[in-house]
Amino acid sequence: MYDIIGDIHGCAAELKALLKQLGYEKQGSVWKHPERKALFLGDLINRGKGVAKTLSIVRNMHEAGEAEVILGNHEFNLIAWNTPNKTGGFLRPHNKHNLKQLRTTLADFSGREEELNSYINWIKTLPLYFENDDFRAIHACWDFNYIEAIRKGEMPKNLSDVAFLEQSVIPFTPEFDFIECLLKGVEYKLPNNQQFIDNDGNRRTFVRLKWWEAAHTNQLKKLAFQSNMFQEHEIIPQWKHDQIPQYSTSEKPLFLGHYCMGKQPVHLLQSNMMCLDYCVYKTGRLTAYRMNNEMLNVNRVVQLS
Ligand SMILES: [Mn+2]
Repeated sequence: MYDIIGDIHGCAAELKALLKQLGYEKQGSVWKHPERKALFLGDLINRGKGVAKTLSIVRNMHEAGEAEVILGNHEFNLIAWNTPNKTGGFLRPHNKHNLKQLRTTLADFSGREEELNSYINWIKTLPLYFENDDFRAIHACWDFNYIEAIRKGEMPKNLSDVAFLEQSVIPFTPEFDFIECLLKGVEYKLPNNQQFIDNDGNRRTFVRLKWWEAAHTNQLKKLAFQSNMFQEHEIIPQWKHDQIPQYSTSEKPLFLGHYCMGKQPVHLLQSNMMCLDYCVYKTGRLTAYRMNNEMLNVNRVVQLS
């Protein structure tokens, strides 16, 4: 059985504290549990100052067979930052905005670039999603069509292919849309060139949607994370609503990271869906779910406070 652990974002001290609380012990260089394995939901890097330590703990567990790991959007961004393009630059431009996101990761590996490259090569082998008989996990959005495309080999299962990466950074190619959906979730471009400033101080023209709510509503106030930007009469266009993936309550439980639930009480998104990202960098609330074979229950959440 798995302990599913949300976004760590370089908060290595919190990761160690959580593993201890879950009954894992460090044996040699590997954290182990006598009966359980860990599953990490991606976004291991950036924000916190303990990125190298976090990567070391997680990779050691992964290579020893004590953990599974799926990719987050921050790992995708790191790979694109590190991959040369054909015009002498990089797939993710080395501009101020992109540098700011990677700042603590690059600082932590300053003078140890070889070690960072070795982690990047490892990250490129990690899968985009996890599924077993009991549950599923993805960083931001489970889209059955895209998962089927991965299973059929029409889309890649990891980020090791350079030709795929080159396409994936070109807006609105199938490869770009695929990565956006699975690792960043569903967004909605504001009409009339409206903009807003997000929690990280970035100017945005897209709002993040609670894609799982689309089964119940087309109101932007209920769908958007930035609900205060919208009035009740404002609805999402039908063509956009039709594109939002559906995840029925009769499906296996699904775990997400990514959505930074902040100080909200621990809760389910729907009866078979839970987000395990409670913004550890800002709140200290690193979050795990101790999976068993029963219905999801918030009592099985273990959270640092
Ligand atoms: Mn994320």
